[in-house]
Amino acid sequence: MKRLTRRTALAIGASLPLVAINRRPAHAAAFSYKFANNLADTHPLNLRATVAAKNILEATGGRLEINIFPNSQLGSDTDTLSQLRSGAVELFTLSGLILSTLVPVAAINGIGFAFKSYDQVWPAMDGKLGALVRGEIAKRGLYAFERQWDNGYRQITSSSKPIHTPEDLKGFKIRVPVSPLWTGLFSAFGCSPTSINFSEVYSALQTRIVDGQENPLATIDAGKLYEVQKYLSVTNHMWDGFWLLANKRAFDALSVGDRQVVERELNAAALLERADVAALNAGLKGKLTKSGMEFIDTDPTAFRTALRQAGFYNEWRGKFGDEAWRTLEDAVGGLS
Ligand code: X2X
Repeated sequence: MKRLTRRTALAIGASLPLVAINRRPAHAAAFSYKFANNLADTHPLNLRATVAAKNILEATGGRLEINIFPNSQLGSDTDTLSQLRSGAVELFTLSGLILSTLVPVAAINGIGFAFKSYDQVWPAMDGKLGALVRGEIAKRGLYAFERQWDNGYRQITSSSKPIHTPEDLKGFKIRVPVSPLWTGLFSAFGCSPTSINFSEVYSALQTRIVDGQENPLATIDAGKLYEVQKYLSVTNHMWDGFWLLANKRAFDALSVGDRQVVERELNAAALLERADVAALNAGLKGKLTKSGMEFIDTDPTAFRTALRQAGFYNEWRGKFGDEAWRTLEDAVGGLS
């Protein structure tokens, strides 16, 4: 009976004209864009982007389909930036600090201890500082959406020893993302920083290529780094966010109306994601402690003084130039 059915099916299939089989279904989207990122699918960035993609599909009458590829599925951040520029990937969230390998001023929010709190972060990034960075991104043929997505305040984790003071960082083998500012910051603390893309961080920690890393609580949790790290020092040494970037040709290929839908939905999703991350960061201490991590409070003044004494602020003021530095100081107060 089964055999007969299969035969019958084959016979019907063989009789169908090839064009009928290959033709795109009537509902196929005119544009199908890939949205890549390095975070786990459980992170609010992916949860909110998924909802936004669904809204965009509906609001464009099915013309634009956005498929999300979390977890560096399409490649490391460094690879994906190349793919975004070539058009192989259309949308990508990337830390400004990593983007700085292409757009140097995009690293400016990563200056150690610059932002005292979120009350300084969002007015700056949604205001003049963000506009300055977006302008430079545009010069490189990429489009940066207006609203940045939150990664968060970064904290140091370690498998080998607890970090209490800046002295504990001397000679510490720490992973940093691929960015001159990150290497510079941890070199100023006297660490031996190794640049590793996030896609390789879990295994680098597991195999002890490095002893530690630094990331916001939500990213540590979503990436399950508590499985391979013991100590978590609350340093808040840097605030980090993701620019949502589009390949400019792909973005411009959409109609003006569809572009407006995309901007509206993704900028709104970014605001919701910011609130999710803030809530998570406030509540994750309990969960991470239960997962076996030991939290350590630190004195930010000691860490900041170590950076100043190493000449970190003077060096980076020179690199960013007066205009950018003044824009940062206007938002956060005097640095150095
Ligand atoms: O690579 C990291 O550590 C991460 C996930 O925080 C960034 O994207 C900068």
